[in-house]
Amino acid sequence: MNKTLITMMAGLGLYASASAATADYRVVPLPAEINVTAGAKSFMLNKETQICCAEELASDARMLQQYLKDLTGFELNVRYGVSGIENAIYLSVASTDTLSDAYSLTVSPCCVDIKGVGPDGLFFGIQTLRKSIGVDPVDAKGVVELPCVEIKDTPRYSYRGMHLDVSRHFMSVADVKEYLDIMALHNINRFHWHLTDDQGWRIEIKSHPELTEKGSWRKETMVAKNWGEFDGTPYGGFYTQDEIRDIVKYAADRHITVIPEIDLPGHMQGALHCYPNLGCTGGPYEVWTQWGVSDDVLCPGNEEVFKFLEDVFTEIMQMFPSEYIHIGGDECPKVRWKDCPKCQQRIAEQGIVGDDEHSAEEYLQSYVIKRIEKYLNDNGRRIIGWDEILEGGVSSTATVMSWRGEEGGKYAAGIGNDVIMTPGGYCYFDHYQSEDTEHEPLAFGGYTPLEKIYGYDATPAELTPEQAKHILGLQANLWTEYIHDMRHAEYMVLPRQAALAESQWCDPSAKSYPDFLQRLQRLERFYDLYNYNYRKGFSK
Ligand code: TNX
Repeated sequence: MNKTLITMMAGLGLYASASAATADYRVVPLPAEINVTAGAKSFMLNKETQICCAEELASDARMLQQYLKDLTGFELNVRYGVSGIENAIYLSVASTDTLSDAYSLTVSPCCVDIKGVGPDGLFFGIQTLRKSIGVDPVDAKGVVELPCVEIKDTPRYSYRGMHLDVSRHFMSVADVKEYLDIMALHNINRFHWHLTDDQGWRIEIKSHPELTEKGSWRKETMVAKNWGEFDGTPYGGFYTQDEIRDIVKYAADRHITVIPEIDLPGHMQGALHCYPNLGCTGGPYEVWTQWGVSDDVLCPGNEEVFKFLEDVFTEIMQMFPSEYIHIGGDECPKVRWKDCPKCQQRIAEQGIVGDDEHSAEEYLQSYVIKRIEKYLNDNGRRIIGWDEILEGGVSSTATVMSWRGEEGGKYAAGIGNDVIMTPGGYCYFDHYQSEDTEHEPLAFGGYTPLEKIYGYDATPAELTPEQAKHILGLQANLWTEYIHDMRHAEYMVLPRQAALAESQWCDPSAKSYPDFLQRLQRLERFYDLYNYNYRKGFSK
């Protein structure tokens, strides 16, 4: 078919429905191995098709049932513990306690068989099936044709993350659930939830009710990028512990682990407003009404700060089952500590001395991080911190999130620490999507093209194979200084998450940007179906 004809057919809506009736397994992210069985009779999915699995996989079966209903309108029957029937989709796992994202998806004339090596793998097999089927796939006879195939798939990285800042702008429970749905569509399995910052504390802590009563409200917000100009409107919002648990469960149903971040010792003005005694000067402090990096941070010379943090993390651990807890560590100016007698006393008492590499105050930050890490480790958890936690020395058990380029990540992998790559130039989705910034919604600054995200390889070439094993994966971040609501957030992350997903899932040798742009077109039909707001104009 020539290009003009395809364009004409697409314009008339003919091309989409004609091609959509047959499943296409070349989805985003592209499965590692797809072997279509030539000549075999296809599997014909219709409204009589049944979903069969063991009862312990009920949640995954229900997810698949809902996905297929969205795509076809069919309400397929789910049956537990049956085998040997035809016209069925079988779901199974090799072992329920294996941590593996690998799966196989086999389509034969009688049935579809999705087998996860572990439960997570099964879920990603379900994602591949739904994306292969595509939007509006039912033909005039009421069937969806699935050519026989054998897919074997496993991701490149186990940590495939997406972050959301809800401090600068609050997103409702429904918004966060939509964000999780979008992540699931892209096989993203870690949700890094930035819950606290200078501009608002957003999570209920029962032992410290002021954090949300007072700390979740700022009296106004700076207007756009106009420093010194404020809107005069109080702004606030927070999640109750019940809402948090609801979201954690919603994420778990989508095989997403929620990693909460309580950012310390900087980015704490929300908390300092409620407890001014936790700062070096004693305040008063306001919940910040502007963006940037505040000099007012927690005072590590004060024992009460550690009591406060332990109280907070005790409740955080009760709400979040994740092994990893993110404790921030970024952008903590040391000016207050330099002038604070309590901080200087702590430095003396710990025998800390500055040297050519780091100031005494930088070593003091390292003391804070290590002390909180120990508390969390003693409770069976592990920490992630932004790459500043390397300054002044890092314990061997901390995982480093490399955001100021890749240098921190390379260094950390070199000394044997685990690393998550999220370098600003590739992974900051608060940057512009086009150079023509005037015609884009407001963004933080910078320009991060889709192709650059697509081309990113999170394992630096200079690492030895042993060091490379420490690169657990990569994540993109959405900071929300200039992003007021979920519509805007969606626009910033879509279709970028599709490019990110291939960088997270696929081997670099299997990636091709032109091919991706073609496959993206079918994925965009899902964005349309679910009414996600996305940046148009990339797909081919
Ligand atoms: C840096 S990345 C920050 C955030 C800002 C972001 C804006 C990081 C660890 N800290 O506090 O929101 O830049 O892009």
